[in-house]
Amino acid sequence: MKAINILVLLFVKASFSISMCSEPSCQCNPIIQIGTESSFNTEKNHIVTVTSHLQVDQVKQIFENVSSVLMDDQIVRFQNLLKLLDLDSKPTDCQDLQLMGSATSGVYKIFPTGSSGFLVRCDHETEDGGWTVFQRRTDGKENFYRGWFDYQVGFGNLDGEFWLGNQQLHMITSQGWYELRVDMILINGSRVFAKYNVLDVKGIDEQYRIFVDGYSGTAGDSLSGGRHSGHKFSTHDRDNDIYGASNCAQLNHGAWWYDSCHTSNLNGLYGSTEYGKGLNWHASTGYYQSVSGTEMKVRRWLHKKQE
Ligand SMILES: *[C@@H]1O[C@H](CO)[C@@H](O)[C@H](O)[C@H]1NC(C)=O
Ligand SMILES: *[C@@H]1O[C@H](CO)[C@@H](O)[C@H](O)[C@H]1NC(C)=O
Ligand SMILES: [Ca+2]
Repeated sequence: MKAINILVLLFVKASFSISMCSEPSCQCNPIIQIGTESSFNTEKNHIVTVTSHLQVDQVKQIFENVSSVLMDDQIVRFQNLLKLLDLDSKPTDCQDLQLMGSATSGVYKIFPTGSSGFLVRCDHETEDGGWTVFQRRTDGKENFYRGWFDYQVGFGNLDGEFWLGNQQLHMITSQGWYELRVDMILINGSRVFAKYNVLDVKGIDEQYRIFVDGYSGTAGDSLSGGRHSGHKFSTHDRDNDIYGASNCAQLNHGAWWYDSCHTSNLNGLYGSTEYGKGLNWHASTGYYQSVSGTEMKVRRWLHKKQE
């Protein structure tokens, strides 16, 4: 069995010494090194020897113990180390893929807890990367006016336009604390975004109900608050909205977490200028204009919240 020695420096001191570093090339006492024992200066350092997978738990415990005094980049490196140690581990989302070294946006396979794996699109460019994309509109070529089953399992082309699938989105976001980012291109070419600190998508037993909160961004908030957060997903063949008179998905040519009916409709009719039917993001477009491009993406929180 292979033994891996992990050197863990004195944590509080390490975080201070890194902040005092002045030379750009200096490695500044990295908090973690992996290698053989002889390659370390052991004098004032704490050494943990990991000889089996079980003892990965020990390293996790150390991480728990010291995470409150670590800085963001150290937390990322520690998470990365845990991934490297856990040889059986598979990426559970695009954040994992990034920790494991993936740097290029594209299509990858992920293995959320309880699934045997599926393909997703990763965005490793926007805001430090690590985003798992679940919706994308670029040119109007894909038909988004589809029924419940198609939205449940997903449709389209991961290199073009697609909906990943409500079940996949639920499986991903059930794994931890996820944030949401919606990137949009307005018809004049300007890019805007809406970001939310919290996203939770419930399972089929709750008809993929969404909870979203904590807006920031440039697009304005057209998703959190009472209009969409807390509501079930509806399609033209499954009316889960709260509008008694009609089916919002049919009225608005879309599929969304409608109430009665919407302030956003990003699965609507591409390019439409008819009231409420287009790719509306009300705070940016009103009800008579579409955005010309969208990407909706999620990312697990790893970093400590900025004070
Ligand atoms: C983590 O902290 C607990 C409680 O202070 C302590 O009992 C345990 O030994 C620590 N674990 C490691 C690996 O340092
Ligand atoms: C595009 O339209 C938005 C909203 O009307 C405006 O704020 C922005 O400045 C425009 N951008 C360009 C490049 O004209
Ligand atoms: Ca209805």
